[in-house]
Amino acid sequence: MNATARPAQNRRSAIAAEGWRAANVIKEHRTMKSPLIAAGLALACIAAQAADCAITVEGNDAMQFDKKEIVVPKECKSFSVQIRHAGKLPIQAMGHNWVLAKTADVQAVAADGVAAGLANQYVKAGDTRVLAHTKVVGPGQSDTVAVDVARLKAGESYTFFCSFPGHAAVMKGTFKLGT
Ligand SMILES: [Cu+2]
Repeated sequence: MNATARPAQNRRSAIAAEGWRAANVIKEHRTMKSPLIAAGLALACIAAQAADCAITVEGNDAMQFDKKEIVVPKECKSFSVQIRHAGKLPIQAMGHNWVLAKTADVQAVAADGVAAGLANQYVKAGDTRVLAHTKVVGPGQSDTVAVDVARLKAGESYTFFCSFPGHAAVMKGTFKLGT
């Protein structure tokens, strides 16, 4: 009985010693690596700031967007646009959406959108000229759409606008891929 108990005890203490050594090694690694990890995190934060792949655009009761120009960092694969209604007027009277198209297509896209009606978010179904669009939002509402950056060409003139009837003429801004 003693003959079997002793090796087991030895094994246990050997395991304990091994565990203690391992813990020390981990501790050493941690103290060594933490400045590197901190530096890495700081770099990651700078990179994330450099390529901000999301924006919020507000529409108000005075038929205005709070942005006149959006430049998409070319590092972004996808660019997220949130439309938010900052006013109080009902959606039927002052609804807003965010539609993206080539500047040359805006008038035709807007006209077809008006004809499509609110039920279709004022965008013609299957309109391939529309690069991205949100739904129409009313007061307190928001909607988000992702723009596929691979579809954007550097140097091409794009325009974002609201396709609610009568809004496109004033609720619009330039949209371009950064250089
Ligand atoms: Cu609008």
